[in-house]
Amino acid sequence: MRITVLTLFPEMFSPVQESILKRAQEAGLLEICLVNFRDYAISKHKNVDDIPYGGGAGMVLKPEPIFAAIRNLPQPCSQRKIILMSPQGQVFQQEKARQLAELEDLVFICGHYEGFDDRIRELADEELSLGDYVLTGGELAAMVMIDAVARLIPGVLGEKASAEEDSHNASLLEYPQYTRPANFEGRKVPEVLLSGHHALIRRWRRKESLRRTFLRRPDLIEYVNFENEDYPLLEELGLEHPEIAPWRNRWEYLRPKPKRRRYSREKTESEINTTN
Ligand code: 4G0
Repeated sequence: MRITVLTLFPEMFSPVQESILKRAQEAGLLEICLVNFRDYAISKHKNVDDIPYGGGAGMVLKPEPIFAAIRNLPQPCSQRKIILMSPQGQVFQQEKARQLAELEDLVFICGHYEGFDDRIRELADEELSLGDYVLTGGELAAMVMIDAVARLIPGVLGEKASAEEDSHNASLLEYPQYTRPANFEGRKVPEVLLSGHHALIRRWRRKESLRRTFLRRPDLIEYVNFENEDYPLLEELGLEHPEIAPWRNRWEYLRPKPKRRRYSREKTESEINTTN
């Protein structure tokens, strides 16, 4: 994957040139190209911003340098997506990271100042936001998205780690994990994890994931796909945490109803007499 960033501060991007993303670039799985769009400023003072028409405080990014920088990019490798970093964009979530990780060519435009000339928006395929807060520039938001996308490229993380995030546990919080010692200053690792009983360990982990999600992120519960084996766990959690009672309606609604038995006709002599 090639990631191009249009920014006035390319030196800010050292965090994505280290560690795992450094190895990914050395392995040829990822290439990060930094373009300073000040290089495309036309005035002799290389201005990239100007005062807003209609008045008001602050400066606004001019369209010409960013249009010129985009027009001067090399031919897209294949499906290219241009993304504008902005607090007015759609909020970036894991699903968007998965979509972007499928592409070969991504471009991030990082704005600064109080925003950009609105005509810059037509360059972008998507406008994305990290969340509902304002930063001094789009660079930190772009770096977060680059990291979230790059780790999903096959080969960037270890082989084993790629199995994570399976559909089974999607939209549930992680269960608690422990390592040695089994007893740290009197704080003991849950007995079941030492038991070697894999079915019981799976059940315990699923229950703790459900517990954490209900208690810490109840907003995620609506996206959880409950499985048949979850219902006994949910009943236990309901007793252990009365505060999750309001969600009982939802899981009871989703719970598969036991099949009503049909009255069966009497068996005939011959059916009774046949073995099997
Ligand atoms: C465009 C993104 C860019 C407009 C960028 C600010 C937060 C995010 C910028 C503005 C950013 C985010 C209107 C203030 C640069 N801040 N949440 N700052 N305005 O993703």
